[in-house]
Order: sequence, then C-alpha cells, then structure tokens
Amino acid sequence: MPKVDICFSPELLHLYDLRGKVAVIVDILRASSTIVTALGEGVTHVFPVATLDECTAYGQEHGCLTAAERDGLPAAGFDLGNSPFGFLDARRPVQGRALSISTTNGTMALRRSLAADAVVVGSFLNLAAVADFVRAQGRDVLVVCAGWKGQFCLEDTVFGGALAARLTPDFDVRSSDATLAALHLWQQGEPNLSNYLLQSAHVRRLNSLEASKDFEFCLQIDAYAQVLPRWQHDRLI
Ligand code: 3SL
Repeated sequence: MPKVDICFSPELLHLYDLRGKVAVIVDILRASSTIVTALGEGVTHVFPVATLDECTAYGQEHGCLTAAERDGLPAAGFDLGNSPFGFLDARRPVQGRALSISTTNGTMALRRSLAADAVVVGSFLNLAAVADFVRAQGRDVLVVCAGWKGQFCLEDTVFGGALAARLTPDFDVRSSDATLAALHLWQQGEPNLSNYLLQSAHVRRLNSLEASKDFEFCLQIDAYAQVLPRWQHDRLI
C-alpha cells in the first residue's frame, strides 16, 4: 500500500528520497494558495522561482506578470505581491497571462523538491484535486511543508493531516510519526479550522501586516476543487 509522509520543513528534505514519489508542496499562507488561485482565475502557467532576480528575468523573458513577496510584504518592483486577492481584482484581469512568482518559503520549497517523479501544489482550496491526483498515481507521497524560514508551520502540517485523512484507507497513513501527528492536528482543527489556526505564528504575522482577509480566503476547502498546479518541464500548469 502506498505511504503518506510529511516533511515539516524544506531544511529536512535531505532526509527524504523524493525519487519515485509524488511531492505535494504546501504553503497554505500563502504561496500555494495564491498559485492555485492564479491558475483558477485563468493564469495560463506559473514560473515559481527562488530569487527576486529570477522573477524579474522570467517576467522580461516571457512577458509575464510578476509577483514577489519577502517577509510577508510585496517586494518592490513587481506587479503583485503574494495575496490571492491580487488575482481577483477586476481592475487587473489576469486571464490568459503567465506569471512568475517568488516568495520567501513556498517557491523555494518547490524548487528544492523537483527530484520527485511528480510535483504538484496543494492547498485547502484544491484539496480534492490533490487527493484525486495522488490516489490515481498510487505512489508514495511526500507532503513538503514550506514552513517559515526553515521552521515548522502549523497550517501547512494541518493540511498534510487533511490530505492524509482524504487518502485513508487507500494509503498507509500510520507508518510515519509525522503523518500521525499531522492527522491528530487536523482532527483537532477541523471542527473550526479558522479558530484553530488563529493561534498560528504566521496568522499573527499576517494580521500585523493587515493581510487577515487572506487567511480566511486560504482556508476555504475545495473552492478551486478542479485546479491542480503540476510541474511540467520548467513551469506549473
Ligand atoms: O513564505 C512564503 O512563501 C509566503 O507564502 C509567505 S507570506 O504569506 O506571503 O507572508
């Protein structure tokens, strides 16, 4: 039976062998939720890059929208920051445009996971699409939590638990303590996810940056149930 495992931080990735696995990259607040929203709102494809210089270079080379964030704030000189609402603004339609994006943790976590057989982006917004894809692949899955500057993040781990719950009983969710812990956290949080995650450090950080509406948006389960950002060649489509 295929296994579900969870890597709590990109800094721990060296402990895992990604080959032969599906990697699900998660940064609930906010990079993975924003990428799902962008594709759900008609962006054609996404170049997730690690550095701001790369983000600018891709923007110029491909004539695409650019989005960048550092320490929770929009980085200067880019079209957008890392809020999903940037892709929901009728004054700036994004349909048909490509996007290059660089964030503090999320896009870096993705770039570090490319050794996996398949790489997809997961969030609460597209939980159903991720679960369906993973089930269809029938291979071991590693949820890669973006965390915050190498540290554990509650919301990414709770997502890992939600995914593990959806994959039960077809997948082994009991052979990794990380997955067991994530499942327990999900069971605690599920009855009132918003209340539960209000305790998390990144929510406090976002609140202080006046991005609290992003938090509620990113917790909507299956709002983009058909959207599955998947790595192909050099981009997410
Ligand atoms: O670190 C990241 O990748 C971001 O998602 C962080 S923030 O939500 O934009 O602050």
